[in-house]
Amino acid sequence: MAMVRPLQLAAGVTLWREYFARPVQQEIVETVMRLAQSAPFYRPLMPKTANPFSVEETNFGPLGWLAEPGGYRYAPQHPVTGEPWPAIPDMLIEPWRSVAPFPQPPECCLVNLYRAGAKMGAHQDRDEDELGAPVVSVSLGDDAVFRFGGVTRKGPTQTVKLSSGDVLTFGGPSRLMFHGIARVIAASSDLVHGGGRINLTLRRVTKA
Ligand code: MD3
Ligand code: FE
Repeated sequence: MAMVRPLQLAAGVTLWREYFARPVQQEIVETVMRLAQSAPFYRPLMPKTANPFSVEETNFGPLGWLAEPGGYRYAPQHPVTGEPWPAIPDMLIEPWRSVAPFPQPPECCLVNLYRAGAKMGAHQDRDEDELGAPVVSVSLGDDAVFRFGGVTRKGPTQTVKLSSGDVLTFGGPSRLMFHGIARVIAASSDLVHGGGRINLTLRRVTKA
């Protein structure tokens, strides 16, 4: 494992650059793509407008995060196959245990796949009942321009480049901050077959 060099970006926001070395990144991507054969990536629809996301998604774990015209929710089954989500692989539980100071395990690993041109507008993650738990994010593949601000849409923002193997945690005062992916820098990495970026976010959903 890479030497741990955490960087405090803001209160509750901690970045471990290159937490995973390249061979481990490759193993994670292979595992994600293998699990995505039974829980395929699909394009969620925005609540109300039903516009498709530019990002493709799937989930691992007992609960998966869904965006549907009716709203956002966590559900135990894949919306297309009706099957339960695959279990969260141990290699992804490991960073939660190592860097997230939270006693219960994550229940959701949301997988975001950014192919050419995909991005994610500014939003808050607040569909979880357990907001005392941090969110742990793993970036793989192409570099991304990540922007985050405060707990309202107004006010100053910070921009940070997320690269393959980086782990970022959001807890305490940052748990409800606005954040998004302004753009992905195409072909900045060759990790993901077919090009692009994968982001994994580990979440605790229910209160223990
Ligand atoms: C701050 N994903 O899945 S990861 C998301 O790179 C999401 O795909 C982005 O935002 C991505 O919801 C950003 C960083 C991140 C993830 C979850 C957070 C930051 C967060 C939850 C709360 C606060
Ligand atoms: Fe988010």
